[in-house]
Amino acid sequence: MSGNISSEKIDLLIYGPNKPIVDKGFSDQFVLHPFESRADLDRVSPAVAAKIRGAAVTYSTVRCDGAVMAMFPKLEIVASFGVGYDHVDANHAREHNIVVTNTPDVLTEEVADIAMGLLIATVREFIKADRYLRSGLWTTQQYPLSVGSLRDRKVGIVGLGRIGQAVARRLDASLVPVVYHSRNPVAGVKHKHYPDLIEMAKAVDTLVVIVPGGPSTAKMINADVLKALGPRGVVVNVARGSVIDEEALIAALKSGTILAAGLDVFAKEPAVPDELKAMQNVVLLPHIGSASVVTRNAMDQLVVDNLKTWFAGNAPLTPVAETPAKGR
Ligand code: A2R
Repeated sequence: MSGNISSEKIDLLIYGPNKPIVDKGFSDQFVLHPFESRADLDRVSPAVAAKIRGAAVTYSTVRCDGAVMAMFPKLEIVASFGVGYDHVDANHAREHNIVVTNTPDVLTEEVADIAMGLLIATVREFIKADRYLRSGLWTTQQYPLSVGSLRDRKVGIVGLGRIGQAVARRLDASLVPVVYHSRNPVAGVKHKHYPDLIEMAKAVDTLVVIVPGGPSTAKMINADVLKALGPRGVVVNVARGSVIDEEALIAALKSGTILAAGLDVFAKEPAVPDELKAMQNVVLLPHIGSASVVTRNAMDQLVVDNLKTWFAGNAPLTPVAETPAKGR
C-alpha cells in the first residue's frame, strides 16, 4: 500500500449507481471512470485498467469480488458505500494489500429508527390498520384490538454492535426489557448476554436482527430458532436477507409457529416471495434502513473522504476489520 501526494493524476473507478456527491467530490487531480454495472466493467480498456488506483463501490447491488479487483493491478483502496460490505471480498483485498473502507456510524441512528419503527408497526399492525381506514371500514366498525403489544414483550437483539446498541437505547427508553446475542459479550453493557442464540430465543418473544451478512451469519435465524421463539414470536430484520432462512420464516408465519415479522431486507432483493406479500401478519419495507437523503448523503461523503484521505497520504478514516488502518 502506498500513498501519493504528488501532483500526478489519480485514476479512480466509480463502480455502481451514479452518485452526485461522489461525482462532484474530487478535485481535478483525480480522474473518474464511472461503470454502473458488472457488465459495463467488461468494457474497461486495458489502458484505463492499468491506471486505476482507487475504487468507490457506490452501492451493494454491484459485487466487488476478487475477479473485479484483479482487473486493476495497481488498486490500493476500495471505498465501499454502506456499513455492511458482504458484497466486497475483504479477505481477497487483505491478501492483495488492498485497503477496504465502509461507512459505519453515519447511518447508525437512522437504521435504529427503522428497526424501532418496524417493530412497532408490526406488533401494533400499522399497515393493516391503514388499509382498514382507507377502505372505509372505520365508518361502520372500530378496528379490532391488536393481539401484539410492546407492553408485554421482551426483546432479544441479535448483534449488539453500533446499530444494535442504538436499538437497545430506544427500547430502554420505551421500558421494554432487552437481552442480546453475539459471539462475544459487550463490555460495559447492562443487558444480559446469551452466547447461545436458541437459549435467547427461548427466553424472549421478539428478535431484532442486526448482524453483518456473509457466511458466518447465513441463515442463523432458522426453523429451530423460530420454534424456540414460539407462537407470540415477532422477528424484525434490518440486517441482511441472508441472515434469515426465508423459507423457514414463511413456514413459521403460515403455521403460527411465530406471530409476525417486520422485514426491511430479503434473501433475493429486490425479489420478495409472493407468499410474504400475501400475508397480513408481516410488514415489508424495500431495504430503506439508511435510505433518507441526509444519511445517504453522509454515507456518499464518507466514501469520498476515505479516498481523498488515502490519496493525501493518510490512513483511511473507516477501514474494515479485515484491513485495519496502518500508519502511512
Ligand atoms: O459476534 P461479535 O461479538 O463480533 O458481535 C457482533 C455481531 N456479530 C455476530 N453475532 C453472532 N454471530 C455472528 N456470526 C456474528 N457476527 C457478528 O454483530 C456485533 O455485535 C454485531 C455487529 O456490529 P457492528 O460491527 O458494530 O456493525 P453495525 O454498525 O451495528 O452494523 C451491523 C450490520 C451491517 O453489517 C449491515 O449488514 C447491517 O447492519 O446494516
